[in-house]
Order: sequence, then C-alpha cells, then structure tokens
Amino acid sequence: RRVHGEVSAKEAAWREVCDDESGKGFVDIIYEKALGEGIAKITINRPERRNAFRPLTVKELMRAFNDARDDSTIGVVILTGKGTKAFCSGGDQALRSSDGYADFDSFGRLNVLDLQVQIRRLPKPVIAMVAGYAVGGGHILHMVCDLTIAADNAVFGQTGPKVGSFDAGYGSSIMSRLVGPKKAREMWFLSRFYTAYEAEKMGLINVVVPLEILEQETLKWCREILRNSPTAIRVLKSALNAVDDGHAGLQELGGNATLIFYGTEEANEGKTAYMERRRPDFSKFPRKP
Ligand code: S0N
Repeated sequence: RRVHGEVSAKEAAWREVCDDESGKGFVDIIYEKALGEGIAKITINRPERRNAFRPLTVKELMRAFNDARDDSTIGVVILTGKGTKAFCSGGDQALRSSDGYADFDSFGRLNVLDLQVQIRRLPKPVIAMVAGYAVGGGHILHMVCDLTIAADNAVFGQTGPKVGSFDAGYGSSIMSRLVGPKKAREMWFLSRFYTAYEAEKMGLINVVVPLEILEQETLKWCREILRNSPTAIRVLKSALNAVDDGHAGLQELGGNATLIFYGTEEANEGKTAYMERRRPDFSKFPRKP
C-alpha cells in the first residue's frame, strides 16, 4: 500500500512581486508567491471599499494572473481580498457611469468580463479564498474560480437587480450550473445574501472553515493539488469547462491535445521531415484501436 503522507498546513513564506509594467508595487492589489512552493496569491487591496474593483484593479489583476500563468514554477493561484470583511463587493459603484466603470479614463469599461474569461482559461487551478462578503461582481469572481474555500463569516449573493445592474454572461450561466436553474433564479431575482453554510449546502462553494484557519486550509488544498500531475490537472480544467464554454472551451481543450501531441515522436517526425525537406515516414506509428 502506498502511503502519501499528510499534507502540510504550515504557513507559506510569501514574497511580494512587483508590477512588471511599472517596476514598482501594485496599487490596488498585492501579488505574492510562496517561496519554493508553486503557489501564487493575488489579493484585492481596497478594504476601505470592501475590496470593490475599479478598472485599475482589474488591469492589475489581469497582469498578475498573466504572470502566474507564464511562471512555470507556479501550479496554483489563490484569489482573495484584503482583511476579513470582504473578498470583493463587485464593481466600485462610485465610478459607475453610463458606459461602464471609469477611473482614470474619460470613458467607461467593463473590463472585469475579460478577467473572468482569463481565470476560466488559465491552465492552472484558481482557488477563491473567501472571508466576508463575496457579492455582486465579487460573487461572480468566486464563481469563475475553480474552487472556493470560505471562512465561516463569508456571505454570498448578487445585488445587481437592487443596484440596477446584472451579469447576463458567466454570472448567470455558471451560477445556474453550480446551484441549478431554480436556485439561480432565486439568487438573482430576490438578490438575497446567503451564509457560508447555506452556500456550501447549495453547491456554490467547496468547504467552510473557521476564519482563523482559512489561509492554512487553503494552503493545504493547494499543496494537495501540487502533488498531482500538472498536465492531468491542466487537461481536466479545460475538459470540465469545455461544454459550457462552447467553441472557446473546445479550443482550450483542443490546444491541450496539441500541446501533448507535440511531445511525441510521431509529431516530431512530421516537423523533422519538413525541416529536412523529405517526405515524412509515419509508417512506424501504430493506428491504435
Ligand atoms: C458589501 C456590503 C454588503 C458590505 O456592507 P457593510 O459591511 O455594512 O459595509 P458598508 O458600510 O456598506 O461599506 C463600507 C464602505 O465601502 C464602500 N463600498 C462597499 N461596496 C462598495 C462598492 N461595490 N462600490 C463602492 N463602494 C463600496 C461603502 O460605500 C462604504 O464606504 P464609506 O465608508 O465611504 O461609506 C455593502 O457595502 C454593499 O452592499 N456594497 C455594494 C455591493 C454592490 O452592490 N456591488 C455592485 C454590484 N454590481 C456589480 O458588481 C456589477 C459588476 C460586474 O461584475 C458586471 C458584470 C457583468 C456586466 C456588468 C458588470 C458591471 O460592472 O456592471
């Protein structure tokens, strides 16, 4: 019998990462990597606004996620909010204008939609680590993450119909997949808030843990994932999203098949023959049943 041993719950040694674009620290987020662990942590850092996001927040989040994707030492990404009061309270309503959210530009935008797609397509698991409120667009962010680990003080819900907004994209379709079409209608139409335990019961999140051990437990989940085959995880993430994401989902899954095929002798024979200006010889490769 193989013994795998307990997964460590020790604290991580976080090292802050600068913004590639400015060469300095980020403004609206904190981006860290756990030394020697393969774990990245991205924290929305606007606690005075319950971690509501503005366009700059989303741009910084996208740069950090992009870095985590490109860094081959990183295998899992944690998305969280600063403090214990909120994971994220959605779009910053003070900056909402008639064409989206505007901070330093004279026009508005809904760039959080690009972030949702980016998380969904990132070929590594993204774990939402939720303390406090995950509401509005913040609730959608946790839903597009692969896993959600919630503290016992977490609160989940949509506010759109109360504040004159809605997410008719992933915010509706993924929710319906997670909790079922009836419960999704309830969540959107009534715009109620739900406790962490109610959310767990309806399949909206994976687990509820005491607030004091939220990060510890999340790190355990990360370390357990990191013991497993990165390629298997990568293909599984795209496979689990493929049907719902339509052509884009199939493209992601298909891209993984190509990536794996490129590592075979058969694929290499095709490329080598082209480079050597000869006809490829695929005769030695079996046509498997
Ligand atoms: C989160 C709530 C329930 C917390 O209540 P609590 O603990 O009583 O704190 P407050 O006193 O209310 O808040 C503390 C301070 O933080 C500010 N603040 C909180 N949330 C926001 C926010 N979202 N925007 C701006 N400021 C916020 C408060 O104003 C307060 O500040 P001070 O101290 O100065 O008074 C509670 O705060 C709450 O209900 N917040 C609002 C939640 C909400 O309605 N969010 C927006 C929902 N909509 C979206 O997120 C849409 C965004 C989106 O993802 C999207 C997707 C698809 C298509 C379009 C969009 C889109 O962008 O519109």
